Amino acid sequence: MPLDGEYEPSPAEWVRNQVEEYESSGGQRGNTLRDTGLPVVVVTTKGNKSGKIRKTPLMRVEHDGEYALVASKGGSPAHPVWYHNLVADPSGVTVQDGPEPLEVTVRELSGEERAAWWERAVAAYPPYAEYQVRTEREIPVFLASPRD
Ligand code: F42
Repeated sequence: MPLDGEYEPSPAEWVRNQVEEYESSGGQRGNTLRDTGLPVVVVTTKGNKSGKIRKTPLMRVEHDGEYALVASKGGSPAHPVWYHNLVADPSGVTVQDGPEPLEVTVRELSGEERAAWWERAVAAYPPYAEYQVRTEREIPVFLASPRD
């Protein structure tokens, strides 16, 4: 069952518009990053401070029914704040890749597992590699696995 609570749209207009288009069309529209043609998914978390529902489009990095969630934020010096929501409640997350959101559990990856998913992520969205060069922080990669 999707997360319950009061939805607080992103302060970034392009982001909240993408979420609106994606959700209102069941993933038929608003499902790529601008005109790149590269697919996105919509991740829903619960604000770890506000308790509000937050929706975050991310590039779609899928393999065998699992997804990598890459906290790149364009290579900015700090993690995107949704990172803290995932850390605070790893099982209070959904990933929408199509008509319906999927309940998932997330865990932050490290070592060889992270390396394998990072390779998939860069293959799906090459700018991730540039973002990592742009920042000192290691860009976090979470694995989102469907809950039974
Ligand atoms: N961002 C990525 O990091 N990786 C991607 O692959 C990616 C792809 C992508 C594709 C399409 C698109 O439209 C956007 C895409 N983005 C991608 C951008 C992504 O959707 C986010 O906008 C971006 O990562 C920044 O996330 P953010 O959570 O830092 O956003 C800020 C601006 C935000 O929403 N802040 C809110 C606010 O009111 O200022 C608060 C959000 C929040 O979760 N607050 C928590 C709460 O309790 O409510 C507290 C969080 C805390 O602990 O501080």
